Amino acid sequence: MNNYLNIHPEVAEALKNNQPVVALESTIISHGMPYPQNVATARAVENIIREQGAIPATIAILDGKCCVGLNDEQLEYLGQAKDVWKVSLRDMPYVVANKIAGATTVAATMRIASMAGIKVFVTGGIGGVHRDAQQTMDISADLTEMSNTNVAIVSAGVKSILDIGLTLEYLETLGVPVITFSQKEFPSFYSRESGHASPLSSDSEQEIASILKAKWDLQINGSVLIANPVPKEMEIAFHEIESKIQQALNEAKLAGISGKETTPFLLKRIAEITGGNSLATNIALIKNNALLGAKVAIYLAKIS
Ligand code: PSU
Ligand code: MN
Repeated sequence: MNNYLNIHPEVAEALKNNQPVVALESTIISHGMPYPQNVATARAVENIIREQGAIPATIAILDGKCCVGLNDEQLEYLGQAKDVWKVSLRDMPYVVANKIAGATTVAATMRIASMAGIKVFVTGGIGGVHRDAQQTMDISADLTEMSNTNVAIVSAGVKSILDIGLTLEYLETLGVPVITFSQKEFPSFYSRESGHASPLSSDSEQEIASILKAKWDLQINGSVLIANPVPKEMEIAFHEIESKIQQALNEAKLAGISGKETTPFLLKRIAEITGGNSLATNIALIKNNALLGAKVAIYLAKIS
């Protein structure tokens, strides 16, 4: 495995000394946001994690290696290049063997973070059960990966491009605890509301860290989803974004979009339809997640 893993020296040193490290994904950079906001956000998020006293490790596949911790030049490349693959779990062997540049999804990022020994991972939104999954069977590999791999995820909940209720059901089936930070309702990325109660909630980063430790000490493998509502002043009302999501979903259907193209298509169209409004919200919530993730990672390192 070491042949395929390239851990940045700073990250390796932190892991060796049991210091808190926070993993970050790269699909969000290459396929989730436009340039140059994507690169600026990636850097800002890394800085927030550092300010809290943890070490950031952005993950991607470059030159046949699973890279854990990227330099400035690599971040810039992932933000600008047009030929970067969106790499989920099934794509990893092909992309590694052929030395293709790959931006990792939640599933692939978790797996690589786990190989490196990182326990906490911050993103914007995870993939899940799509709205018409009864017909398409489109269920993100993010979910199945969450049942296997011992890396906790901080996200702003689940976007309503997905069926939020079915996604929560599926996480229950897979034995993944879902904890919403500071409120009882599960959030839906742009909005603090979703219409779904969160299975668990907590006001304390310390308590969340202790739940992670208990889960893995009990040898219950898999992730914990920590849902962090977008800051109030930056949220887009649930009913307001819903009509726009519906429009994007209709367009995807008409254009015959399917498989791995679905999520990037929807994200891009929603950003266009909302005229950049959603991008500002997206950036704010990721920063907010980085803050929470760093705090959880710091407590977890203390008790581990
Ligand atoms: N949902 C978002 N933003 C994202 C993604 C999902 O709100 O950037 C990205 C993540 O990288 C996630 C991936 O892992 O899309 C899921 O893709 P799919 O649905 O094809 O599994
Ligand atoms: Mn899919």
